[in-house]
Amino acid sequence: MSAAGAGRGDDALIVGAGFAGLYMLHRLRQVGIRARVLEAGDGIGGVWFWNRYPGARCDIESTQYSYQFSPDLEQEWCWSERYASQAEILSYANHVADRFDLRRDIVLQTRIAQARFDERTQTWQLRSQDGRQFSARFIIMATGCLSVPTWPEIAGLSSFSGEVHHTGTWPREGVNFAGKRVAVIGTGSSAIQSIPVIAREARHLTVFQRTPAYSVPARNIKLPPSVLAGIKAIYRQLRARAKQMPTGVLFDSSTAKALETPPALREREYERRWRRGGLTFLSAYCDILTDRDANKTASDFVRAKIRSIVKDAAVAERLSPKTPIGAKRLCVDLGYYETFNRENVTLVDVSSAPIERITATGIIAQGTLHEVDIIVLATGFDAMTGALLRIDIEGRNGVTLRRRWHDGPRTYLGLAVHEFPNLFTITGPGSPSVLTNMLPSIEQHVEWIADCLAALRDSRIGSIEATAEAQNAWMAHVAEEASKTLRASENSWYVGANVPGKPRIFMPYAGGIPKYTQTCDEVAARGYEGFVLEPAATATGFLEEEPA
Ligand code: N01
Repeated sequence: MSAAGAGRGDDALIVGAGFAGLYMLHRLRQVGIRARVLEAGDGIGGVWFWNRYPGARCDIESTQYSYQFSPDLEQEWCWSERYASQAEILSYANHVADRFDLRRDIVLQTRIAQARFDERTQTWQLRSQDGRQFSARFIIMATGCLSVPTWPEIAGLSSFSGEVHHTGTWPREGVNFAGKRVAVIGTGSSAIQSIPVIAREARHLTVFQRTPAYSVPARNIKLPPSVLAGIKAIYRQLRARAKQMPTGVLFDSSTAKALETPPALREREYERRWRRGGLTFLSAYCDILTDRDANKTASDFVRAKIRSIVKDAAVAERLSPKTPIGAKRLCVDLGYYETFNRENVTLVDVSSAPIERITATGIIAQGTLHEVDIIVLATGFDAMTGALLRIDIEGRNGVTLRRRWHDGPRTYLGLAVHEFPNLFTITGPGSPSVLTNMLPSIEQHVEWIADCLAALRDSRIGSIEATAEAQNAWMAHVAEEASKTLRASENSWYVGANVPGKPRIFMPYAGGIPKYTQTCDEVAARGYEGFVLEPAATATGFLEEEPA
C-alpha cells in the first residue's frame, strides 16, 4: 500500500480540494479532528483548477467571492479586478493552502472511485481509481456542484482530426487559436466568456447555438486601491449584511415590484443596472423571478439591448432568448453580443435541427459542413449530482447512492443522506449552493459540519444518520420553495435537463441563505433533530487508533 494510502488514522476524509475541501480541512484541524483531503487533480482549486478556458472569471465580485472566515486573510489579500480572473482565483486558493499550511494533509492525484460503509467497524472504506485504500469514520464530499463536464452525444465526434477541448477540462498549457478556424458548441456562461477572447485570436470562429442565453455586461474594471481600502475598512459589516441576502451577495436588491412601477421609471432602473453591470440586474425588482409578466419587462429590455448592439438584425433575432430571464443562470460578459459584429464570427442556429455529425474536418449542421481546426465544447456539466454519483457509494445494507437517487437526489438539508451514516455533502442537492454566492454557502456548511463532528466527539457518539422522515420532510420543503420560482419550470442544468435521461427535479434549495442557515442552526441546537445518533462502539469513541 502506498504511503499516500492508509497508514495513519484519520477521523475524517474529505473528497475534493476546491474551496470547500480546503476550508473543511482547516476548520476540522481547528476543532481537533484529524483529517485529510483526497483530490483527483495534481493541484488544488477545484473548478478553478480545471476551468482554465480563455476568458474564465468569476461573475460574482471578487471582494464577495472570497473566504470570510479569517479577517486577517481578508485584509491581506488584494484583489486586482472587480471580477477576478481564473488565474487570480487559483493563485488565491494556493495562497490560502500555504498560509494555513494545508498541503501536508492534501493527497493529490487521488481520484476516489468507491466509498463503502463498513457496518462492523462503523467506518467508511474508500478506494482510489488506482487501487489505494483509505479509511475513516466520517467522509465529507467536497466534490463540487459543477465539476463533471458533459460531452455532447454528437455522432462522429471521435473521428475529428483536429483538437477538441472541453471548457471544464482545459489544457494547462493553453490552446493556440492564432490562424485557426475554431468552433464553439454551446452558448452558456463558459461559452459567453470564452467567445469574445477566441474571436480576437482565431482566424474564424463559428458558434453553434442551440438555445440563446441572456447576458448582461460585467463592466469589469481594475479595482482602484482606494475602493479596495474602502471595502476593507468595513469588510465585516459588508459580510454580515451579505449573509442576510437570499443569495449571500450584497446586491442592491429592491423590494419594489416591476408591474407596480411606471414603465418609464422601470426602464430607467433597468438602464441604470445595465450600465452598472453584473448579476444585480435581476435584483431590480423582487418579482422578476416569480412572475412571468414582471419577468417579461426585464427580458424585453435585454432583447432590445441585443437588437441595439448586434448590427445584423437576423443575427440579433437568433441571439435573443424567448424564455424568462434568469430561469437559466444569467450570464455576465465582456463584449459577448458585440463579438457577433466581427467579420470573422458566424452564428449557426441548431435549435430546430441538432448538429448532424462531426467529420474528420468539421461540423455538419443543416446540411452544411463547417470546416474547422479546433472544436471547443462549452457544453456544461452534470450538475450537483454528477460528482457524487460517479463514485460508487455504498451505505448501510449494501444500498448504493446510485440506486437511491435513481429518480433524483434526496437529502436532508443538502448535507446528509438517509442510509448513508457519517457521510456529509458540502453544498449538496437540496441546499442553496448554486443559487447563491458559493463561498459563504460553503463556509456555512463547513462550519456546521465541523461543529457537528466536534459535538459528536465530545459526547462519544460514533454515528449520525439522517432519518427517512426528516429527509422526506426536507425534500417536500425543497419542492415547495422550488414551485415559487420560474427557474423550476424551465429547462436548465438546475433541473438536470441538459443531461439525457437525468431525472427532472429542481435540485438546489430556493428558500435563500438566511432561512436555510436558521434551519440548520435550529437542527443543531435541538441536538441534531432529524438525525439518529448512536454511541461509539470503541473505548476511544471517536478517534481512530493509530495503526500499529
Ligand atoms: O454550461 P451550460 P456552462 N449541441 O450548461 C449547449 C457556472 N459557470 O459551462 O441550453 C449544441 O450553461 C447548451 O445548449 P442548451 C454557471 O453557474 C460560472 O456554460 O442545453 N449545444 C448550452 O448552451 C453556469 O451556469 C462561471 O440547449 C449543446 C451550453 O451547451 C454553469 O457553470 C463561468 C449541446 C451549455 O451551457 C454552467 O455553464 C462559467 C449539443 N449537443 C460557468 N449540448 C462564473 O462566472 C449542450 N449544448 C463563475
